Amino acid sequence: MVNVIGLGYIGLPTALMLSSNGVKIIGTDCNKELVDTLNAGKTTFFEKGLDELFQKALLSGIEFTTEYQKTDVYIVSVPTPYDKFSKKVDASYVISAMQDVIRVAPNGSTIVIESTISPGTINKRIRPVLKDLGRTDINLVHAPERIIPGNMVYELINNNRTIGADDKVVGNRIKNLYAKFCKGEIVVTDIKTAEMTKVVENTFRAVNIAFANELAKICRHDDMNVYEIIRICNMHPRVNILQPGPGVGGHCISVDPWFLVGDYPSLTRVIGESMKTNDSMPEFVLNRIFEIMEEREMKDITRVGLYGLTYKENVDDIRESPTLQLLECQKRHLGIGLKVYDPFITKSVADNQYYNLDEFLDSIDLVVIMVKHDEIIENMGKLRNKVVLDCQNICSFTDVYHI
Ligand code: SAJ
Repeated sequence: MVNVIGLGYIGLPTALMLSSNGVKIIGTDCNKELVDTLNAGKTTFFEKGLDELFQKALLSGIEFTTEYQKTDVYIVSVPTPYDKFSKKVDASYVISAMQDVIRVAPNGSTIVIESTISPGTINKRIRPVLKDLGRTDINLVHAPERIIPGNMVYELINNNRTIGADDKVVGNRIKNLYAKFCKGEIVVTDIKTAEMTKVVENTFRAVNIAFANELAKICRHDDMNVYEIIRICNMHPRVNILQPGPGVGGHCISVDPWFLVGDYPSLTRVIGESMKTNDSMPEFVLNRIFEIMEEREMKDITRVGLYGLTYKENVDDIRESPTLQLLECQKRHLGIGLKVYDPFITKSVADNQYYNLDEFLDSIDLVVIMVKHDEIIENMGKLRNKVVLDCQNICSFTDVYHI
């Protein structure tokens, strides 16, 4: 039996996948409301293929509870935010989950941490917790997740994985557990290497997105078409530039690289500047809105609307969303009035929020495409009589504005 601790964006799909592949699973979360929702037969967020997986897991007897279980293997996937001041990883949720698990974990059991942590966190922060409670008989493993929101179920099965363990026997035992559903290669290494690989993967992407964003700024300044330039550059056999955008959100790319900046401040110039570049994009868009309004002699900010609230397309996740960052920036400039709409967000998360595309479009003259949801791609014709600021390069009208 495996007790999965933390039933969020990573823990839930992992628990369902293991259960659907014949492993007895009990999922534990301290949030009673979330556990009640799952026990009522409902998933807690939208993800392609998740509901089907949920049904399979229910048939396989998965259980959800707020209680920690006595068992051989625990998988911990709780959030690891960063401290906004020091930029260091905030491991408090992991530590608190460990303390709860250790109270019930039998001798010789293994705790697998899936949450992203900075290199050395297990040695510096987690092992002392075990030692203080006299539990050096418990094995620690780090198995960082790699699945991308929007394609989680496919990637859970097909991605390669990394397992970090103190010894190969324990590492291979956990590798065999993941191999029940994972068709990718599973590499067993040491814990600190596993910790570092995960943070490095997300840092690689953050730095590359920052490069594209910096190009967008250069091109805007000197009137060049960044998309055309990237398209041509990418025809070179060794160049593969990512896409600029209105900012970087989500709980991974916009967070994990800060762990390295927090831990190695004097050694992370490229990474630190990249993160600042990405963080500057929502304000850059706000400034574009101002420029376009000036050019078009538009005076009324309430006739401007942001399309999309989620951190990227076709998910319902608004963590660190560029649109929310932009609205925050508007507030800091003592402004109000921007309208906002997202087909995936049915709860109120912002002022002046709309819940219907047509009503939203009827109320504005300038639409800012922040997120490339399928909905707006399929309804592009509805923007024909609008001024469009397309931050995602999806609109083919001739007079469209870009970042
Ligand atoms: N973005 C751009 N330009 C691009 C690509 C992305 O601006 O060319 C923006 C997106 O719009 C979004 C943000 O970056 O706001 C991040 O999106 P993403 O799709 O790049 O990544 P995430 O955060 O959804 O998932 C990442 C993945 N990591 C890598 O690709 C290295 C995923 O595999 C990880 O499992 C996940 O982080 C995680 O949980 O760590």
